Amino acid sequence: MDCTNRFVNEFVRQSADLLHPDDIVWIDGSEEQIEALREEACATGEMIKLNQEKLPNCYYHRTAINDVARVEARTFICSREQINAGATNNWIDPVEAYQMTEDIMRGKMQGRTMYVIPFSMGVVGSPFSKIGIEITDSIYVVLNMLIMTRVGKAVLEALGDSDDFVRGQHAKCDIDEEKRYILQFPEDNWIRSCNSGYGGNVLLGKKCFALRIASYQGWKEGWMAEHMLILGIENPQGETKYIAAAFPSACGKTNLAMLIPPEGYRAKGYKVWTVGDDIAWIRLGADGRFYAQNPEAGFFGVAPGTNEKSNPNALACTREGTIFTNVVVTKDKTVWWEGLDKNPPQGAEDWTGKPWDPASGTKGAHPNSRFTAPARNCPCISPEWENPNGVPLSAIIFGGRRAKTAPLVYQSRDWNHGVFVGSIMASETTAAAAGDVGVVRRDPMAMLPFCGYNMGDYFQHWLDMGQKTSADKLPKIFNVNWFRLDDDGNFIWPGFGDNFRVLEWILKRCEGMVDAVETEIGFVPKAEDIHIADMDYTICDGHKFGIDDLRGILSIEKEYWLEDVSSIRAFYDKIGTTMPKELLDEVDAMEARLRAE
Ligand code: GTP
Ligand code: SPV
Ligand code: MN
Repeated sequence: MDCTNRFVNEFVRQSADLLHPDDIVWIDGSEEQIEALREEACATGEMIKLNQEKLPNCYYHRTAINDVARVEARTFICSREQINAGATNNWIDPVEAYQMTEDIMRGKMQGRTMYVIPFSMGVVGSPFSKIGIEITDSIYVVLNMLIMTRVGKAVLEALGDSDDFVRGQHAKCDIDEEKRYILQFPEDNWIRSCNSGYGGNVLLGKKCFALRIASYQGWKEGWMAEHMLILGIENPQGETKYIAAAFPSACGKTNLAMLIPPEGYRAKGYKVWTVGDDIAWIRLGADGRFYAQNPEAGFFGVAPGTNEKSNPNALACTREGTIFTNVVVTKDKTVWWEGLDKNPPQGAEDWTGKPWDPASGTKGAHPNSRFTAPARNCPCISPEWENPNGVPLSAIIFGGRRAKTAPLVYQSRDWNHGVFVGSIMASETTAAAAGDVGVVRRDPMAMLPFCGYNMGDYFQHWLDMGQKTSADKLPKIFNVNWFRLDDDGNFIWPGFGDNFRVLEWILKRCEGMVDAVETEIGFVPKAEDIHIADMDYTICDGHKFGIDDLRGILSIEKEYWLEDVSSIRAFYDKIGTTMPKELLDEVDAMEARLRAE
């Protein structure tokens, strides 16, 4: 493939000078090249070809055992001044960071091929899209990027002779945890990743670019890059309203994005359309509304728990042209994971490649095992998902995994209070990142691991965005929690498709069609206004979900919230001098409301 862009050519030459590959291959996006790469990866054992009758064009990959999730402790924002990375990000001085990783990466592609991937985040050629060039020595990365982004010749054509692209360098090196670094240089549009071969660490278009670098670009250019799904809800009259929702990793974005409404709603003609499942780029439109665009072209979804009942649409996405990572491989080369069905396969191999006995009590699939599936496979993909202008947002939802404290749903009082609600998000940690699971931590806007600049400046940017248009055009801001537990650890709310009942209330609020109860923390539904009459959910033996359970998960427990106030203050203190006064005032106001009789 011919490239005439001298900046790209210079970047490729620089990369080769550092990495010393035997060979350089440009990824053009053609079917022939993809097929050749698959064959090569299968020949070397990097990938396994799955049963082509049952899973056409599907492949399997195992990562190293020490390399199964994003590594937040080894992820750095290398801004020139430490204050610009802020207290919530790891920081290394960029000069030092470049030097250190050059020493680690030098010569590491000797005897290997260096692939050059020109990719576009967003529809190729749209004024709202952004281009990147990823260098990698992993065919697995190339094949994933081909699904997750738009890759090839057309991207270089769209770039023309411009220097405006993100430079990403990835080398597997020795998959040495001690030398693993995921570095973002926001001021240079540069990413460097070494010693990993896993997902968010190495598919540089995703978290590194479309969130960390793009959030910084959005701050400078007046738009927002957010860890959000985007969905459309079509009502029986055929009108579609759009919602974006930010939940932390492994807290339900893919599931909500592909939700199937309960039977009663479907019969009336309601339908949910998926625009995106992980990342939203949000801009102010000419009409003064906020428009959201999905910069990705595929889904890198959590496999465990995905089944015919919880998320049939996600399952359908994975039946063709999909790459599976770290799931169970069966004797006849199909795939399995915990929560797929109740029939774990005999004679299969687990995610580590060892023979696996389901009776052994060990898990066959890694809890963060994933599928990489093309968005076009999705039965409910929105007709608007490639609209270069994005879709207009009626509501923004924040949410986390909270066993207690956060109610099923509440609405913020106004935009600034909504920014406050997003900034105090907290959630129990999951397997999507290395480290302890189930620990509550503050994860503002689900962006704690993904914000490419100072968190206080990020909050200020949210407040400023709210000033760009009139209040009636701004999306309304809500918070949800699908994960309230009873004393025995059962989920009180059924979740999944039944979450539609909450979305219905949210849209009604946006249209001013339903009242709410004003509480210390915001507006909470009257229990009668969440439609549960046709719901059939058993929380535990013989206990069917009813209106009292709903009242329970809608109630505000002041003592928990007062505890939260002190933890919010501690978090804001940690962020330090960049904390906007508006948000400090919001904590004071909430505390005053909670302490009032
Ligand atoms: P990332 O891809 O890591 O950003 O994750 P995500 O936010 O897309 O999460 P995903 O939809 O893949 O869900 C993660 C886990 O949460 C899965 O095990 C789901 O089964 C579970 N889950 C999703 N929605 C619900 C829900 O409404 N209720 C309950 N109880 N569990 C849910
Ligand atoms: C997440 O962890 O939020 C993911 C998976 O979406 S990864 O791409 O590995 O970051
Ligand atoms: Mn994610």
